[in-house]
Amino acid sequence: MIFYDCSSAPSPRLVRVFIAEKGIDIPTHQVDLRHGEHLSPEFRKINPYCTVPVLELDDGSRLTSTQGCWRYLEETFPDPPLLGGTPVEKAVIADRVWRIESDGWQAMTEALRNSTPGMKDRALTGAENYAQIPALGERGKLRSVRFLSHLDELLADRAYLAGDRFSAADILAMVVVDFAGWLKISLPAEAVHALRWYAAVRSRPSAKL
Ligand SMILES: N[C@@H](CCC(=O)N[C@@H](CS)C(=O)NCC(=O)O)C(=O)O
Repeated sequence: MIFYDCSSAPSPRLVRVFIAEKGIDIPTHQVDLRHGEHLSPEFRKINPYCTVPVLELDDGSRLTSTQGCWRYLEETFPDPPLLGGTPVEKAVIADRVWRIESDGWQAMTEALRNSTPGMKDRALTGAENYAQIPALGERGKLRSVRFLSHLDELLADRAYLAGDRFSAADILAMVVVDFAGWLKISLPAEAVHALRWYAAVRSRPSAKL
C-alpha cells in the first residue's frame, strides 16, 4: 500500500490518525499542496479529483476519499474497531460522522475557501476552478461557531462522540476543532463537556500526527 498524504492538511490527517490508532505502518508519499503538486499531470493520473488523502492498494487500485480509506483499513485491520463493533455502534458512528462532516467540516471548508486570498478561484477542491463567494465565507464562519457549541451538546452525556469508546467520529471532530483554529475560532470556555473530551483525545499519541 501507499498512502498519499500532506502533513499540513486536515483531510489526510483523518487517515493518518486512523492508521496510527490501528497501530499499522504504511509507506507514505507527501504531496506538496502548497506548490500545486496535486494539480500536476503526474498526480492527476493518481487521483483525477486532485485531492489527498489517497490510499493505493497492493493491487494498484486507489481509494480517493477519507471514507473509502477508513472502510478499507477497518475491514483489513479490524482491531481496534474505529467504525464500530456492534450494529448499533456502527450506525451511531456513521450518524455522528455525517453530522460532524455536514455541520462542522463543510462549514469550515466553506468559510476558509471562500475568504482566503491565496485560495482565489479554488473555492472548491477538484480539477476545475470555482470563484469565491464572500457571503458563503461569512455564512460558513457563523455555522462553524455554532457547530463548536453544538459539539458540547453532543458530548454532554457521553465520554466520546459515539458512546464510551473512542471512534472515527472522535478523530473527525478533533481534526475539525483543530481546523477551526485556521479560522481563529475555538471551543468556547463554557463548552465544558467538549473541552473535557478535547483534552482526552488530544492526549492520545495519534493526535500529535
Ligand atoms: N473530505 C474529503 C476531501 C479531501 C480534500 O478536500 N482534501 C484537501 C486537503 S484537506 C485537498 O486535497 N485539497 C486540494 C486543493 O485544495 O485543491 C476527503 O477527506 O476525502
